[in-house]
Amino acid sequence: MNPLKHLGPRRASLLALLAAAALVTPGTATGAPEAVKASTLGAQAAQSGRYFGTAVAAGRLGDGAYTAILDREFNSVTPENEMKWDTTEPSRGQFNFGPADQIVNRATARGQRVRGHTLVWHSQLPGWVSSIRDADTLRSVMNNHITSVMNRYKGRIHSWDVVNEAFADGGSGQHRPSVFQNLLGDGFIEQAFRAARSADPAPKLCYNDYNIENWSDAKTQGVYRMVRDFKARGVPIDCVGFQSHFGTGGPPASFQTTLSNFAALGVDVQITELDIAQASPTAYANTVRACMNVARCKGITVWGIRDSDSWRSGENPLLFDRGGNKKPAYNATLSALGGTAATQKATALSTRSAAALPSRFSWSSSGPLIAPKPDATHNIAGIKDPTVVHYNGKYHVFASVAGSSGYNLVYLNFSDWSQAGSATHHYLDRSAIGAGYRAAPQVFYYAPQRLWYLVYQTGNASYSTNPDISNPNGWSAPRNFYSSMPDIIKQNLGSGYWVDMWVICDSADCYLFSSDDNGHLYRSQTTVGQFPGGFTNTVIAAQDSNRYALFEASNVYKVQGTNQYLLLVEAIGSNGRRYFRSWTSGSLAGSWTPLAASESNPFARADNVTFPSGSWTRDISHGEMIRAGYDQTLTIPSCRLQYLYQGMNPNAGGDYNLLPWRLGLLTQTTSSC
Ligand code: 9MR
Repeated sequence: MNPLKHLGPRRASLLALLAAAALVTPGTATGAPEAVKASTLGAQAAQSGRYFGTAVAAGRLGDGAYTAILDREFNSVTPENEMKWDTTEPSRGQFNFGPADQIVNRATARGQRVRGHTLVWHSQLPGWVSSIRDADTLRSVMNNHITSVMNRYKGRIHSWDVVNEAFADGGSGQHRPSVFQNLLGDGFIEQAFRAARSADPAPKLCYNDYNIENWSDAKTQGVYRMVRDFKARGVPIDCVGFQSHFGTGGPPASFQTTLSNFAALGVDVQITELDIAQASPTAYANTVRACMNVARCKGITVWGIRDSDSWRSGENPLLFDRGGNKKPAYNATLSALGGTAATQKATALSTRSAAALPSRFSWSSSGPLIAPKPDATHNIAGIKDPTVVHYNGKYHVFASVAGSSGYNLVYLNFSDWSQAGSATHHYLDRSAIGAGYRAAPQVFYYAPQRLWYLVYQTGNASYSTNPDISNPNGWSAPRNFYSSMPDIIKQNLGSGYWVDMWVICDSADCYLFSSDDNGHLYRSQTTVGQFPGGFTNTVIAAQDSNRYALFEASNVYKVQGTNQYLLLVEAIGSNGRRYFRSWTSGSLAGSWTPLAASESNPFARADNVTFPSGSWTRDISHGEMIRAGYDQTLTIPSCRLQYLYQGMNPNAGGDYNLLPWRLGLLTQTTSSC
């Protein structure tokens, strides 16, 4: 965030660095960056907005071969047994979340999404529940179980299997007997879904079952009638999980028909526990294709990683053999998703690149994707300083909006970059964040408190919190991280401004970085337990005697799968244009070693960026990386980086607050993943 906003009508000498000319009508938003074929299941599935997941067993998380595949291939996980009733509530009111926490915390920190499995099931049910003999007791026990488990994982589960396997096998098409069915009758499923919706309105609520993949089966028809009835009566159901435990032949011929018939009822469909006896590549490809051909088929989960991890390991039903090698079924699955198997050489390269970032970068840029949307009460010239997370299938973008009346914040979300230009802009001065000077936001999910944080500058370093990132009205009123500006900043600020606050945490501590437009990067520290309080020990983390070489908009990230942190700082180049320099460090409190840190070898500067048609900007200014996850660790991928930035018409000039900043997306082109 440039300090010139403080100057009001005065002209700053810095403006001389910016080419001055009349304001020019901005270009219109253009399309998304081109998709490339990915070489892992999760990355390829993500290109069509789907997830590719696996069941995970907490007991295997210490196995490095297992976690290496898990983190490379999958972007969704389902706890295989750890969220089941016998584990989570082994005796009445005594909850045990340890094993599930292990899986959920690990996945969340790595940007993997989580399916919740399962809340109400006749199996793996502790004896104290199955021996209940009284309907009222069972009803309150069931509601309490649903509410407690869902509350625990609020904000972290994309889909919950609310009820599992309630229908009988064979030709009846009716519910199976169980303590729930026997005491509460047919209505128990509806009661469970209603309790789940009131516990947490955010996750998708699924009914999950096996042997419902063949359209004409009585069991399939029974479930179909239930979903149709629920939709007709407004019972909250969002999805149906098809477990898909197949025999050697794979899915029935009607599988795609089944998926699309259910989808036509207005629910998503998901393949939730896929495994196929002997793992024929054709059978896997047919299963994946059925999902890819149905728009509402949102994702596929395989029920384990290696054959040795499977509940049916004698049938070798999975995508990786006992040694962790990819089986033919893996390649068939990846290509059915639209990806391409990496060659030996490419795999070797990408393994190398995961170890460290390259020391040279080049990028291709989109056109301007996001432009201001002024309304009757918001006269906005520029949209700037974006922060972004991908969460629950959507990009959530917060940015500064600037105009003649000063600075405030805006929020928008969209599922695909091609939709970014048409997203609704929600002005956050209408929330408790309030009107007045608020700028340069940074958003993340603080997992220890299960809360979203928006950090921004108000003169102090401020923050608001929100339990639901998608609710623009849910933000709390601003609070300050510091009682006043730390002395070391006062002493070094000179003619600069205290700007661009940035929070990042490792497993023990949180750090708050900030800039001063005067050649200093500051760092304060607190513990994960004390956050957001306790920021002290403010030090100069980096400095440059040329203030423009270490100007503002610093970003710090953890590089996924490495022990490396990446620092980006915006500089003003010798041509007066904005660009980014980069450094790395082995720890957040460590010293920073130059990576691509010069004008001739920049991290991102107009001359290492190719633009779609003509350069809509010569400035690569304040922005943020697209992260691998969304929590306080700010983890980014190690390759195929993407950076959302502010740029503007090179011919624009005049009052800094009225400059026509727009948002565009850089995609790394020299990347081997
Ligand atoms: O894979 C799970 C296995 O480790 C357990 O022993 C078993 C116990 O019932 O449950 C397995 O997972 C089941 C899933 O939760 C529901 N659908 C059928 C799965 C395979 O049995």
